[in-house]
Amino acid sequence: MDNKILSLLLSMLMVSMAAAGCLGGDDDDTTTTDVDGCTDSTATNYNPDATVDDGTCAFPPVAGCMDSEASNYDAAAVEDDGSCTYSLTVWHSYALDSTEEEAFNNVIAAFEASHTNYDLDVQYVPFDDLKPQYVTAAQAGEAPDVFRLQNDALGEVAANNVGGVSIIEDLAPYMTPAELAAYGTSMSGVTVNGEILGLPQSGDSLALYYNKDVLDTVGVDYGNISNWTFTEFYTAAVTVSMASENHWGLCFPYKAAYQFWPWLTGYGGSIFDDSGNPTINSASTVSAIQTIQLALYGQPAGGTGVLPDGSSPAVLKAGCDWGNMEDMFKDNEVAFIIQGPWAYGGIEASNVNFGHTVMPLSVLEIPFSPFVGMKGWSVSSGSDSKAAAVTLTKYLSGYDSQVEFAKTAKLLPVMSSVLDHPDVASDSVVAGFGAQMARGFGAPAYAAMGSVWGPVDSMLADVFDNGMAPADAARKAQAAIEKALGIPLTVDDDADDDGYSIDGADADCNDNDATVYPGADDPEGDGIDQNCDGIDGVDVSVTMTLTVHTDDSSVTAVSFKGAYGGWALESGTQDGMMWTLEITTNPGTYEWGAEDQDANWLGTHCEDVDGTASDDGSNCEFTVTADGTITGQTKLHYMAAM
Ligand SMILES: [Ca+2]
Ligand SMILES: [Ca+2]
Ligand SMILES: [Ca+2]
Ligand SMILES: [Ca+2]
Repeated sequence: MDNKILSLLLSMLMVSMAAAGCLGGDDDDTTTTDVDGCTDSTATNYNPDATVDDGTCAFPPVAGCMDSEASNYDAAAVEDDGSCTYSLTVWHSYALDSTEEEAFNNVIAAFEASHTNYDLDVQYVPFDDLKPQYVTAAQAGEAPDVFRLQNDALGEVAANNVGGVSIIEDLAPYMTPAELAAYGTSMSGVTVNGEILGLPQSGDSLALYYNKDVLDTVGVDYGNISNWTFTEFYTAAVTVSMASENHWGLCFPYKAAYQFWPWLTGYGGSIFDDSGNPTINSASTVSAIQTIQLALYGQPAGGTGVLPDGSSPAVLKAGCDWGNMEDMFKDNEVAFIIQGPWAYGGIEASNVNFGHTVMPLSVLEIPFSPFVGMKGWSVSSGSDSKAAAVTLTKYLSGYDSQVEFAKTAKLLPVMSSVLDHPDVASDSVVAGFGAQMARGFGAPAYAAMGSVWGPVDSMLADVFDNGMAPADAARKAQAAIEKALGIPLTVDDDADDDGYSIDGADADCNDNDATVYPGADDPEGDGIDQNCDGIDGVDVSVTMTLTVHTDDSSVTAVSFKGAYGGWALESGTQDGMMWTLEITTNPGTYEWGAEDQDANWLGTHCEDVDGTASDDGSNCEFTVTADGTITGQTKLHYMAAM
């Protein structure tokens, strides 16, 4: 019989005996004393004689996972039994079916084999999407534990915070001196204000890929290509372009800031000084942009002109971008492309006969210095399992991983010890990109880097597509970067004092002419776009929204019609009792109204954009002025009959 039940029966017996005594009328010797103690028979100090539990029960140690960061954490456990498991979400950005993804899968498999208590949820996010998606996810509390990021984005991303805490975990407290030493100087590229925002896993820079079959066909000798001057390079490219109308010497995304970087340095310009201050507006950089404009575009007239609209043979294929240059190279249509090591695997798989080397010296006989970026792994400060996430991060950016990525995907290691690994040291591809990287500009991690690419892209479009003078385009980019960084302006962003800045929304399209600014009078036919809408004269189309609000639930559909559209009926979009219609119209004054599903006119109770209501018995009416300003009645309120 269970001790507990036995004890209970005994207690009842004693009580009944005492009761029997009472019946006997003898009140003096029948007092029963409660016994305090532990009454739980599963406790180690169970007292079978106890009648009242005094809360002293003690139990044998409970074995389980005692790490509160583990996915199977047992709050009751007092003895860790080594059963802790960790569930981590990982975001990578290696292109699907690439050699990079193959190397990554190998590294993940090796980690899982040696860390069987980790459960990894590995997700692919396209490279361009990862940064914004991470920021959004982190602010929503849905960030992955571990994610891959380029080092020049670290400062910018880490500047975001949740509740005052940066969304990237500082790894400094987790690193031993020996671990830091293994990364050498590459750590400076991931360290911002003393915080280690990621561990670098690979470095990369642009290099020159050359198509041997294309060059052989036209008889160009490329034996000494790694020592070519710009003239030798240019001559080879011209030879290819001249030989066939379907072949071009060169294809690369010449209007992308990242691609423009080495050209700028090759012609004496810079985007930053050594302290990280933007230098786009410097005289040397403006001069470099002008020289490149001549060299690439042949504009203004008289330049070398490697683009089709230049005055010389078109050796640079127009319209080259990140997407099409590799295809043209693989199809033997172009002799040279400028691309990073990440593309190597895909090009090699195409069986094109190619080599790769450093870019030639510039016409100034100085090396093109490409932007050297690093990519690596970071930990979310919102991770529930930070220690485990750090363990994974150290593995993904560690020695074995760097060896695997160098061998399989030709990604350049950042640990010098990896370069000494026999399989890596003997790899001509890694060595070739390493030579170009050695000429490169090491990407700093400061927040400024994230503010550079957009304004420099815009600067290239302004110069190459919009006809803006390089000096103005550079001043505009400098102002945009300084504003993004929140540092004092070193340039006058409103040189003509017309009240409109050369950069930003509502920008002045000519900051050297005070009669030109957004909203200025723009007489048509003078060849000048005074109001900055892109055409001489006024671009008259204005897009706006009309609204009908009804109190009458019997209205199930609303259609709009008005003078803006020749009184043609158009269905509104419903949101509860609100219907809206987006219209595009020209400047002018227009009557309008709306009707319900039965073609009943919904009345004359109109409301101005500023909220003023009127019901004067006429249709609603609004006015659009030439500068796009909308005044008057854009809302109609239909009230049910009382
Ligand atoms: Ca201005
Ligand atoms: Ca102006
Ligand atoms: Ca005009
Ligand atoms: Ca205009």
